[in-house]
Amino acid sequence: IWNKHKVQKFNTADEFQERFISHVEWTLARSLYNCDDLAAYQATSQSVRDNLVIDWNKTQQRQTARDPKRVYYLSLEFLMGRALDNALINMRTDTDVRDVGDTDETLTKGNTSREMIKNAMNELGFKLEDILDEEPDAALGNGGLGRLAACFVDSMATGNYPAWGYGLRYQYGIFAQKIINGYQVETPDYWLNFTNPWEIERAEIQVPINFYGYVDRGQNEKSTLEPSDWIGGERVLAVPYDMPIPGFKTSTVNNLRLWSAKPTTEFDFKKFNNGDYKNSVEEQQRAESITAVLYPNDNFLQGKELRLKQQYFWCAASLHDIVRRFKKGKRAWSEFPDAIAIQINDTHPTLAIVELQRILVDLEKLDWHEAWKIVTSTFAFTNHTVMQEALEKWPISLLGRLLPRHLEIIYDINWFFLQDVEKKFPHDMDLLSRVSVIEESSQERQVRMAYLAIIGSHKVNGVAELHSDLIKTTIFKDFVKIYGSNKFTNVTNGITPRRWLKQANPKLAQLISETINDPEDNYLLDMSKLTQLSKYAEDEKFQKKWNDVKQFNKQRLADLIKKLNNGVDIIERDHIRNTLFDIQVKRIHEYKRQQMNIFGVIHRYLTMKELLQSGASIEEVVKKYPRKVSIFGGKSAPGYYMAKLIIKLINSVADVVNNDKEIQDLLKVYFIPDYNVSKAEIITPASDLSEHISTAGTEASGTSNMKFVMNGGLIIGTVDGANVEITREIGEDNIFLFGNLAENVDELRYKHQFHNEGVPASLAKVLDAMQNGAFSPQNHSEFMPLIDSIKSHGDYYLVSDDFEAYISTQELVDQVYHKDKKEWLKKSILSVANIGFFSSDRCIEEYADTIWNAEPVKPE
Ligand code: 26M
Repeated sequence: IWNKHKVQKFNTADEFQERFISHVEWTLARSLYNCDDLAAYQATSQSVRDNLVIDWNKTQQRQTARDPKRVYYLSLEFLMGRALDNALINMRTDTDVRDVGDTDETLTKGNTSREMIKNAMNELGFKLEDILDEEPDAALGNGGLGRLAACFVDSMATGNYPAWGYGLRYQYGIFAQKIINGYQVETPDYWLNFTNPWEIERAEIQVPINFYGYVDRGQNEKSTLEPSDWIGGERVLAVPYDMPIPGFKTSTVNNLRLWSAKPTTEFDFKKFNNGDYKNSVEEQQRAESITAVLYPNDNFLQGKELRLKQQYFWCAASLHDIVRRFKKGKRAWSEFPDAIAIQINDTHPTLAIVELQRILVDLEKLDWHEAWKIVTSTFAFTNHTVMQEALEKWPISLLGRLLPRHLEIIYDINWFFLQDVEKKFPHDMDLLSRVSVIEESSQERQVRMAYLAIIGSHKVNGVAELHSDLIKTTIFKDFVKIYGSNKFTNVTNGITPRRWLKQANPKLAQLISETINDPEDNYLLDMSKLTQLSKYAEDEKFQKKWNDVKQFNKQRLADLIKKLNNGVDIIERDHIRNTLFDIQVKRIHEYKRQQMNIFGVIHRYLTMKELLQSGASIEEVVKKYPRKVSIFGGKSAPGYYMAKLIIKLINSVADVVNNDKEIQDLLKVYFIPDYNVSKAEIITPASDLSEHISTAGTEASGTSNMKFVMNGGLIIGTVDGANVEITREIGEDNIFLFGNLAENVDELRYKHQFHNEGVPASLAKVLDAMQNGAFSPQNHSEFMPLIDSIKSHGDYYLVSDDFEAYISTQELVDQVYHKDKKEWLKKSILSVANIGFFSSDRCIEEYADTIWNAEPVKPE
């Protein structure tokens, strides 16, 4: 009977329309007469989701039947952006996709379901672009780390890996940024306001999670290594919400499982004494607060109790789920690592290591050492930063109160680890205290989560070659000595070309598929096919087409900016073509050096003014400084004073420069408010030049550098993170590198600390203007902290050391762009041709081969 009534996908435009209408009428209880764009978005999403759910179910059944090694990617952040357009590109229908009016002959032209639905929507009276625009971003992440997790789940599904993501379903994602009088103002991100068609609540699954309480080992004082009872003092329930993750050109649909906290309805009276009862009731009511909000810090640790609660809540729920699934297979515990690989995205999920040890020892009664072997063979750890202020440390007092049994387990893990170290390096007390999981030196004893993560994992990886080398020689040096260097490896980051090329830049995608004669878009699965573009790099006809695509995308960005700028154009339409779009969009952080960029803009402005004042004509000025617009975007952590001041400086400079009649249209500055994934999809394809100018050694990888190059933009950058490998792939002629090397940073910082070197004249000119109130006429000292950080506080990010090289490299950029457009286009084409390495598909394959030992499960 089940088979007779089998649910079916829509396969044609006609069937889609039928499905759409039934969702409008039944799911939304509306009629076509009051179906606005929002309702149409929801009905479209519901319809597409129906198709995905069918494949989701099949994928899960297939994976259960074949019982392959499973991969779990634990990340506190998944910066997904919008789902609908991506689903339309990835979705598979059962039969060949058929456009409205398609004949059998036209079918083979490689239509995607997106084209079909676009036309079907048109017939219903809707524009697909408007419908897509109704979707709020799923902004459950801060920046690079969260977006990487989103690219990874896309690539894991595309590669048919039996892989789930585990995260938290925050009610509020990263805050929305408003710019008011030049200042960042944070407002809440109400992304779930109109219900979320992309999530499936599994209300029937409720995992109880305990906090606080005490450990009970009975009367006769057993060892902490033996099974112990943790009597939790507070209990909340974890309820999963599943998001289908469709692969591209495959019917594999994987799962992203996000946990939500809700209060328990039952109380275990025995476990509460009367005095605790009232408190615990209040705590119950606060249960939901655990998954209320994403912490908005990027590369900065804030040691808040609620953050630690989030981490444990999510680790415990995910592990419970993973272990439950494993137990269904009735295999021996020793086979756990053959069945399961768990990747932890930075140290945020490190408690999962401790929790698995607790499950095995306390609940499953395994011997400590047997358990620990299983744990360490299961986990692998990715480090994403060397920034000291981002390395997680939790006070013993907090950990011991919130998770008393886990603290005991951490002590025991550390005890055995230190014994091993002592055996290998006898009597080296310094080494022991340096590598101990417990940091004793600070006034509060702290647990060093990164060390715990290393000790509990079989592999540790960095995210770009330079970064992986750096962690081996700096922050984790002692551990290389202890474990040998094979435990430490590199997997250079990547990005998904479906979202960041096909979806963000349909015009370029089309030009590519035409040019390399790949109407089915197979190059999106095998990016080495892009090398075929090289032979057109100097072909003038092709260069023109290439340039036209860029112009189209620049116009699209100019339209967005106009909309954000109250309908006022920043750049005149006629000038877009010969204006260089120079873009830096990413989280605002001193190490990323947006301040150096805006100082460069100020320098350019002041020099242009000098030229004009000394009687130069506009034509002469243009010769040296051709038209340019400097575009910025990015959020600052709400409590990060210096980053917020940088935003204000950018906006203040924009005010002065954009309103200076003398400068005309030669230089413009614009800060795009509320930079997010869906804006990035408009911004990235529009760059002529983008900036990746972190102090060498500070940016672990960067991923927007890859996105910009994949979209035909050139980059100006320091020798940092993945810029190094991008250079290697695309060739050093095709990138504008400058600045000091990572190996010299320590020495330069030392120099600043002990000798006042002063700043180069070019920078002094900029800082003087700022100090004289050129950009803050009401308050001359407004930007003093930025000036002081360079002149008086040691210039930690080495702006003064790199500034002159930065300025002269920018001048080189201008010359190539304006004097030798053909050369520029050649560089752009060659860059795209050779960017294939940075597909996240390659990256996931490397994780699967070298860390997870996992194989794809291909449909049929
Ligand atoms: C930690 C504690 C409390 C609250 C927040 C955090 C925290 C959140 C995000 C710490 C670090 C976070 O992200 C770090 C990050 O995004 N790193 C970036 O990772 C990218 C992907 O590997 C790299 O490309 C970037 O270079 C790196 O900065």
